[in-house]
Amino acid sequence: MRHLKKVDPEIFDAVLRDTKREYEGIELIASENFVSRAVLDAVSSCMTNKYAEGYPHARYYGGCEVVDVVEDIAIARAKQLFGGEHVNVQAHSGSQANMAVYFAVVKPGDTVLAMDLACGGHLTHGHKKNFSGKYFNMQFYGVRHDTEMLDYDEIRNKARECKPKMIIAGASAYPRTLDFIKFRDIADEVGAVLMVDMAHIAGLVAAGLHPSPVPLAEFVTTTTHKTLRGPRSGMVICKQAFAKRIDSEIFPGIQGGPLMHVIAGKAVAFLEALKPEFKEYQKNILKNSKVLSEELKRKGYRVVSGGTDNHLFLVDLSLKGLTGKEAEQTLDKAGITVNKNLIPFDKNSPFVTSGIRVGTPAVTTRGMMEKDMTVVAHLMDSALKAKDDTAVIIKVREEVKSFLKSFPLYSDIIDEMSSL
Ligand code: DSN
Repeated sequence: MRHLKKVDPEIFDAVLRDTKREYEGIELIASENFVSRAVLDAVSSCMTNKYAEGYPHARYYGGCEVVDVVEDIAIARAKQLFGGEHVNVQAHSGSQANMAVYFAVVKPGDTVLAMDLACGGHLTHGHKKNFSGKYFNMQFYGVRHDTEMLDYDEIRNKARECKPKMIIAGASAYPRTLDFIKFRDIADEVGAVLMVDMAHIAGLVAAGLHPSPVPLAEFVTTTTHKTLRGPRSGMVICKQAFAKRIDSEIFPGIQGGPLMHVIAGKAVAFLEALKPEFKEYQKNILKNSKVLSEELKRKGYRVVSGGTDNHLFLVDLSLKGLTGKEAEQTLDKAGITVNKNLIPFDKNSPFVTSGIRVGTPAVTTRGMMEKDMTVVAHLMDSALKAKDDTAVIIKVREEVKSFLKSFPLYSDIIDEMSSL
């Protein structure tokens, strides 16, 4: 990074500080992860320079012969990983991937049935200020009051009532296994297309640790940077019958030139995900998520739906007299990063919330195992109990730092940058 330091010391300093922040904190944001050095190399490569509007071997620019190879490889690896019929790796993000599917399937004003944001759904599944909520007649299903889990009978009834053109399965904050067979059955009954947004669980699906939606849904969208541990980006997998339509919705529909350096990074991440170690990694994410949620329960925290089947869980802090916002801020001060999150039927606003979302993909990448989750739970609890006691929070922060010394992350980058 010597060029960066010379040309723009302010940005160099910010990059160094944020790399240190990643190293010095316990990262529990369920949608974040740490990419490998190989992925970082690809994403910071000269491929950022290349315009390649179009698709491999049919571009609107010259000089695309090498990026064609990269995009072909990314597509082939994604197909190998997920077994899809057609893959588009150009979506810049999960939001763009979702937008392309909407535009391919539904017209403005058409009805789409998706999971309520307040129960774990995503912005692009119908938030009123998002394109999805603005252009489509969004209808929602939620979770049951008693179990805080999806009720497939309710979803079926809702689908019968509103007769959606498309049903969306998938969530940003749902800790339980999704039953894609049931979603397929409901979609078939009402004649709807099924889109699954598997962004959160893509790594688990790739490793065979969550049922795959790919054989069942017409469209599967994902981000590539969560459990999948690639660069920040998106992807669409679809049935061959929709291949042309989805490609043309991505480009020229909603995007211009693909980000070839990011597609190179995705190709590298897919290669990594095809290795046996990746399956072990995903197994460890699940074990860690279970142990951490159980440990917090033992310390008196209420875990939404009583536990977790996947990489994340929601903690209801109301019994502890804290809001999600207070918990997020307190943990931040102690060097533990989470996000405040609505819990089902939350009485607080999305800016305050009664819960936090906790996920284990990033800490598992750092090498933490089940025994380490006991320490993490202890550190979280110590900080939360000491909300207004700065001295205790500072002490916890020091404990966090010293605990993390056993889990190196980008240490060589920090050393190199610090020595410049
Ligand atoms: N914003 C992401 C998350 O944190 O879950 C979803 O795209």
